[in-house]
Amino acid sequence: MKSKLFLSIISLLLVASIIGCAQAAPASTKSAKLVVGFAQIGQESGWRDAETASIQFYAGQNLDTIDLKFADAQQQQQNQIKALKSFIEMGVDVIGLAPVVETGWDAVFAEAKEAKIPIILVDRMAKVDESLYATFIGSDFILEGNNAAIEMSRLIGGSGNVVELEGTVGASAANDRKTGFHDELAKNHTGITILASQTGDFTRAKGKEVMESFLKTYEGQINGVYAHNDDMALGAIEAIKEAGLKPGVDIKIVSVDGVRGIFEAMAAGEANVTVECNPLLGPQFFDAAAKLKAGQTVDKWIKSDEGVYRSETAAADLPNRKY
Ligand code: GZL
Repeated sequence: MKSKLFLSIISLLLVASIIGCAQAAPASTKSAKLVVGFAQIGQESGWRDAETASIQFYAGQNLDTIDLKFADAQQQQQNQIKALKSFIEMGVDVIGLAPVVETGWDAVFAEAKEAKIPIILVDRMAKVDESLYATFIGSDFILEGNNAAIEMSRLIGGSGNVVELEGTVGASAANDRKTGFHDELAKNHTGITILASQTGDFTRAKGKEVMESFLKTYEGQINGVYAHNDDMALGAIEAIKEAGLKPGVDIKIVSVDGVRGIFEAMAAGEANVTVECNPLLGPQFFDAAAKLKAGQTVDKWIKSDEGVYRSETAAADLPNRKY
């Protein structure tokens, strides 16, 4: 009799312990995912597409630990602000934003701060108090402009006329690439005149359109084109060819980004220099987001290391390019 009682007590204890573990299981296996809201500018350039791919690929490779909410704003600031408000509503852990323009962010950034959601600025700056964002992951656009001016001066022998295709009006990348280029010329290359500067909105189509008008207005006077991104330079190359001139020879081409298309143009002798600007920011972005979620601080500016690439090595460089 005793043995039966003993066995039934043991089996009851065994069942209770299994139920106990099962109840404990959900808590111990619940994975606290990193929930990130990213408000992307749009799809205006090959560079932008490469950045989006880098972010989405990284999240896709880490589905067990990352939940990415991705919004494409079609280059409209109000769409980015709407996306940020919805991320705040959702209570995401971290917000990522590539601000299409520098200004107009104070109110929604203050809402995110109120909600204790850190903001990571990616590839473009916002003109707000430093306390309203956690970090900026991106390039030194002024240095990019400086390097473009040095390369342009080398290409046209320190004197001549250039035209400038500017990026999106109000974008930090456009403002600072302009400042860097103009300052370097004014300081060290006074023989070079900028005949005209006009926005091509970082797109190939607009870059071509503006270059067509420059070629008409300044026929025979243009020695070089400085484009704030490669996509506008590729548009300008089309316009120069349609005008019966040789891009890269009759008119030197200097731009920024380092996308595959410009390496192909340089290898074909139709462009001369690209100043690299790294779009593959996914890993750095999610690394910073995870640190912020864990309550760690990150550097206020996580800078990309970049190079300057010239036509002489473009064919050899092409196979190694990652975007
Ligand atoms: C630079 C980025 C710029 C690229 C363009 O960080 O903001 O925006 O240079 C893109 O190609 O449109």
